[in-house]
Amino acid sequence: MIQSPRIIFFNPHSTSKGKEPLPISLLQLAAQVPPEFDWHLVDGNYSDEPWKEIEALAGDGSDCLLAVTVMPGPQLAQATPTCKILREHIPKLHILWGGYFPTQHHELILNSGYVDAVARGPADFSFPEYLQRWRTGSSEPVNGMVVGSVDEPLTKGRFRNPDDVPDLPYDRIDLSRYINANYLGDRCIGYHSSDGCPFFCSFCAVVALADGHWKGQSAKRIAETLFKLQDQYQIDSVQFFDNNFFVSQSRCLEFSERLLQSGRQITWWGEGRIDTLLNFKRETLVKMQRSGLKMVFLGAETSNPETMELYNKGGTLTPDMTLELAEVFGEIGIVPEFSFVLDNPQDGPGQLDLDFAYIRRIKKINPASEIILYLYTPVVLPGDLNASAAAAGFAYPDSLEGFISTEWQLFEMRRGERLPWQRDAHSRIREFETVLNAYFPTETDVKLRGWQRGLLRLTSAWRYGARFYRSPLELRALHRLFRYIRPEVEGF
Ligand code: B12
Ligand code: SF4
Repeated sequence: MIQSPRIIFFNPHSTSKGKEPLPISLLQLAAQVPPEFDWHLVDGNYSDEPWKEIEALAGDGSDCLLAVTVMPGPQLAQATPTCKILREHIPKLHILWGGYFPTQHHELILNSGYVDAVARGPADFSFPEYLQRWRTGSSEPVNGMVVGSVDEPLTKGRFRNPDDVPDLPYDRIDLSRYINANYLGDRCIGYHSSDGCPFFCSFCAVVALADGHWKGQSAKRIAETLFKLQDQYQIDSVQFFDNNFFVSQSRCLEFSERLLQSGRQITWWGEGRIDTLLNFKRETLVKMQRSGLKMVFLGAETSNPETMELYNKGGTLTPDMTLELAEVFGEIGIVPEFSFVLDNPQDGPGQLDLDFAYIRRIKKINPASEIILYLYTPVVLPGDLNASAAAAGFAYPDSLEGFISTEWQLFEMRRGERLPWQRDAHSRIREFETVLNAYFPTETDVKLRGWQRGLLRLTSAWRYGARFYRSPLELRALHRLFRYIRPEVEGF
């Protein structure tokens, strides 16, 4: 039995300076830690060598558990060597991983030899239970945890009703680090108001974690928490990091009405679905806009109705709806941020040209639309799409070291080249994106000055007009010179 157990929460590096988001995954767990456990947060976004900070806190490690959240990509790239060094230096430190990457790849994590246990799926119940197991030295299985050996029965954790989860422990951390100036406001904070997503899209990692579950905090709770954050920390804007904020129209309407009635200024952003928002009453959309909704991230995915079916968007989304929503949002004054999943293994050879032409149509209907281009990259899910990726020769690396190679990090950020079915898609997409981003520089880059935008537009006009995207070296040079941000990788 450990008398004074301690937890070190570790959020590996995830983004660039000035954009550090509140590490909500860990803070939600910290909010549910039993009172007898002490805890600290180490944020890799603020530390080049986080292992040193962890080592200083951990002592000989015998009463200490390191809880690491891991997304694929650069976050994994810091989590892996950090835990490896810590295992060598402090063998008694108990190391636990959770989040999206471990949910999909628990086996190779445990095989690495420097992670003791993996949380699969939501951990609101399993984490506190596991803490007690570790503290008491018991070997009782915990639902949603895989410990030591992958031979244990494979289970997944459950979500807790978000209204039963206590408020995040804002006052236990230096919150000023996580209030950033960006496109939404001068003092923007991240917030997570609902768990999961009710859909099963075939390219999306959320499915592996949520299994079709969605449950949201009440509009009252969200509004009241934000008002408190405004009174205490002067926030003026919020980024809802929910996978699907807009599932419930009544919740959105009530939240907007509460904001409007309060007379407060809080600008907001969220992620949603095109079909869902087209089904909202006009009155709801208008109220959301008036209450401060500035931009919505939306999965447009493709211009091809057959690909849409392959992506299993629930049978309720068509490419025509994207065009319709671009128009509706243009009229109401909400910016749509349309994300695409391009070049899957079943795409025909002319598909990219059709996608580019379709994106140009969106821009014609609503030039304020933001466009985010991702390459299809398999996630661990059964189905046709993964089967064709495997048939084309796709396989995951079999070790953590393989996953953190530069090539794999790019795949995981959905920007990799040389996926087995790729012909020249990667370079063509990057070229098109460069011209598009020069002719329509993203509004989310607040550092970009008016004259820089003007110069980008002027220089790219002939290419965009002539549909000539090949080798836009001059535009790449300007983007580099102006340090143009990439919202599709780092957020904004
Ligand atoms: C905020 C965010 C970011 C931030 C960084 C956040 C940070 N920690 O610093 C930014 C914007 C920088 C970012 C970047 C990227 N992200 Co991101 N991100 C998110 C987002 C929107 C919210 C995360 C969050 O706070 N969730 C709220 C918490 C409460 O939920 P949770 O994370 O699921 O946590 C629960 C469980 O997973 C578990 N858990 C989580 N961590 C741990 C740790 C332990 C020890 C335990 C026991 C349990 C546990 O318990 C929690 C409570 O139940 C998620 C989507 C989402 N809504 O979750 C995507 C998401 C995780 N990101 C994703 C991706 C792909 C990326 C990028 C690669 C970008 C890209 N090109 O797409 C980059 C690269 C990240 C990197 N540098 O490594 C994907 C992961 C997909 C996958 N294949 O697994 C997601 C799911 C988005 C998506 N729909 O595709 N991201
Ligand atoms: S609707 Fe969005 S979050 Fe939900 S499964 Fe589909 S792509 Fe993922």
